[in-house]
Amino acid sequence: MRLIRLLALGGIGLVAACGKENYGPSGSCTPTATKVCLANILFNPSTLTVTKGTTVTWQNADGFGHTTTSNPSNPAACPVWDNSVAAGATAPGVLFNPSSAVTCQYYCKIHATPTSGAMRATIMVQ
Ligand SMILES: [Cu+2]
Repeated sequence: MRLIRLLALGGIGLVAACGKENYGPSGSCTPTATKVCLANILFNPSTLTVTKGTTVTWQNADGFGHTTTSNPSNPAACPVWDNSVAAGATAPGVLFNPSSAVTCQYYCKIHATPTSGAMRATIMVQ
């Protein structure tokens, strides 16, 4: 009975994956305290709060590329980064180690700009 249910769920997943070829298996990424998921052309979570000294990574669950790029208007205490994230890949980690609490914004250069578009997000460093 349990095996049949598993097979049925697997079949549904397969059909969904094939029917959304532009999106890929976006359900396959689960955010953590230090990892942001890129799925359905959004960052999830859109605001991640971390403690000073944390390295944040980004995992792309979409079937196409994104970038994770620091906003050029960020306070000087924010790191500066610009990383491409291929479909299914994980971007290099970015260390957030400011001398005091700071809020750093970032975006995807392909699907947004620093000031507009849905694919923008925030790292709050406490
Ligand atoms: Cu993007």
